[in-house]
Amino acid sequence: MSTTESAAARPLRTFPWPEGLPRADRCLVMGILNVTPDSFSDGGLYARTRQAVDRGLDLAAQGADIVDVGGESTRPGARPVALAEELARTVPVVRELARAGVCVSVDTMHAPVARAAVEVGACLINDVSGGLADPGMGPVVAAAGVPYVATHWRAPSREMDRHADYGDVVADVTVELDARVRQLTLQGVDPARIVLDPGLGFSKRTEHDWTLLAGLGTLRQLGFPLLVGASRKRFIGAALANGGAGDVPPGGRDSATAAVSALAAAGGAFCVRVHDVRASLDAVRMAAAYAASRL
Ligand code: PMM
Repeated sequence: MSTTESAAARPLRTFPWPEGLPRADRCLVMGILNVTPDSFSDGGLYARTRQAVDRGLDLAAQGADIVDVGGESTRPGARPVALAEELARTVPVVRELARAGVCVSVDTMHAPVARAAVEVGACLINDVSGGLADPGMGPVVAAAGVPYVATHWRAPSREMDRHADYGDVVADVTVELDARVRQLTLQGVDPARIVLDPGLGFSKRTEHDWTLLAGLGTLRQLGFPLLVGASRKRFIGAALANGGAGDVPPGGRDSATAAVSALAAAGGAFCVRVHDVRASLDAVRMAAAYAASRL
């Protein structure tokens, strides 16, 4: 990873680089490490701490700028896990990876998990509820002093598909994210540490996901770095099926995910969150070269 910023990043950058995150002259790549038995595409694989740590080290070796450790599945319909269970799944993995020098984020909606993860070295809190699921999150983020990803979210996983009504999805998500920023800032969160995320798949139908991906330029006008989590999601499977009956299962969506990573990076994303790091790293490098040659 380069530590200098070239012209490639400049035209798409309208925000200060969040302190504490790796710097690069391209979109960052966050590798997904779900320490859960029920995540929609890789559940159960890394359920044991040792396996999870090894997988995290592997993601870092493949070039992940950040490794995102999650202990609760957020797939549609998923049931919440007990706090003690989420802590037991995530904290030892975060600790080991941070000790090994990896920039680790913790994917959690729960303030106590975020706090515990930061205490053992997490460099980023990734909250798919943008602070809505746990009113304690804002104060914890403010005190932790690490960057925070606030994702567009409307409802818990088990009911999120019932809340997918929008007038203009890009405008609505922009307004709702802006409201999150205001609330978090009132709670003491430093705006320079906030990263926003349109929340692809969270209370969104496939057409909403595509419209948001194409509308990143509008979301960027909020002035915050944008993270895009498209990896293996339903809208990718649906586009691969091209209107046909047969959906492509999550494991067969990695090449298409890399294509979406290139599109997101070319649209100005600051970071993409993916299962297959190598392919998306190549993809965001292509986007950076493309952006540079357009100057
Ligand atoms: N999606 C999932 C989990 N965490 N975090 C962010 N910031 N953005 C996302 O879109 C997002 C996320 C669900 O996908 P997974 O089950 O593959 O982790």
